Amino acid sequence: MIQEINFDGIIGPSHNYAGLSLGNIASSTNAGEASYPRQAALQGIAKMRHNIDLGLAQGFFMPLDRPNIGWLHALGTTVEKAESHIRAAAYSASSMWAANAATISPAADSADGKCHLTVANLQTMPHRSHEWPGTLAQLQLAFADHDHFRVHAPVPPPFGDEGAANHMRLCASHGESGVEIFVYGKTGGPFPARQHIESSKAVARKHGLSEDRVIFAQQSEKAIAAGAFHNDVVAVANDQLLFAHEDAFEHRDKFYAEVARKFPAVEIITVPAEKVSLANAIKSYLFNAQLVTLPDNGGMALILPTEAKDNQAVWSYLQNLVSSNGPIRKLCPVDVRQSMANGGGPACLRLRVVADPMRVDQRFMATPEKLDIIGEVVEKYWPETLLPGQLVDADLFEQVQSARGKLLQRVQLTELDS
Ligand code: SUG
Repeated sequence: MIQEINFDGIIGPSHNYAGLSLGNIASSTNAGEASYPRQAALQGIAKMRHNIDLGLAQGFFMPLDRPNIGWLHALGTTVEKAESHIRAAAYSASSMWAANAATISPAADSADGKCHLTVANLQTMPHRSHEWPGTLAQLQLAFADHDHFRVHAPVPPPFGDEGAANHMRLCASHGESGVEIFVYGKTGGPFPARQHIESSKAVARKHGLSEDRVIFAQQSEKAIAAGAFHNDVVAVANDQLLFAHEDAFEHRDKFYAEVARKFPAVEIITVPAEKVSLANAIKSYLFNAQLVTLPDNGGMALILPTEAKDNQAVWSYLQNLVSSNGPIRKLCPVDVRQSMANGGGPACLRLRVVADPMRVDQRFMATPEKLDIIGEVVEKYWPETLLPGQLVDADLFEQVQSARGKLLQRVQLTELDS
């Protein structure tokens, strides 16, 4: 059965706060703080368990091999000798944010009737630019059924591509053909615009999408300058619904008109700045929710970070929203604070793939029992706490490498060991 499967990135043992992402306010604010990799990974697992309990299909991706020694060698250095920002980039557990792993076009949208996946090059941020080979290896394994999936190499530089975080899809239901919205940014503001329009166009072409079912929308410069380094910090879509902040898009009216023309059944909920300021939206990550369709006509739910509940303006807006008889009927706050402190909310942690779960390599599909096993490995081997200054320690190197190795063994994915 074709459905939406959320693949979460398991939070790796080197999760730390190194302040590597200019334009990501949480990352800059928490630079140098102690992180809690074990707790972080357990929070991620609890979120997956929560979503399985809601009746949603759930998968996962393994953490990548960190520190990335091959990348350091290519830069002519080693873990011991590298400057601290380069060492931190090599150690980053950033692949946890699976929304940046790839852009997905379901089979119903593509010319050849296959589900297309293009791994994101993530080339704007050094610590993320070396993720894609490890991610590609996983996508090729998870989606190896070539009758149903087509996995593409990344868009070549210099065009930045940050994957599904800048991509939304409107459809009558997940398995039906939809309209895909690619959101790009323009450089020139105080912070980098990470998604280049040429990447978005390249992905749409490679996925065989028809022009009348594709929209390219510009992210507002104001939003990027306020800290919305990806569109999924200010907008989210599911089925026929687009849920966005008033300041999410440049030329909003023109964009909304194109959406209505290409997908007349669209329902748009625009959150006004006077109710929720852009600053509050970004601080609370209200839009970085997983907007999901519940089974059995349960309507839609927002799987939100607890930070959204803690923010009075945001929570009172949301409570009004769910009592208004609209499509969103349920609010589910989840604690992903460790990821949030690096700018990654519930939606960042997952990659949506619309497909038949039976066509996916079952080793990547989650069940409560498998999450128990992953949780056991995390409890036993993930460091409890980590300061960026410790990244130079040889003991940490051993621990991080062996922790991932144990996990790969337990879920039978040792092919991913490099
Ligand atoms: O790319 N943070 C990530 C957060 C990604 C969130 N993803 C989505 N919005 N979909 C980023 O900025 C911080 C790493 C550090 O500073 O140690 C970081 O990479």
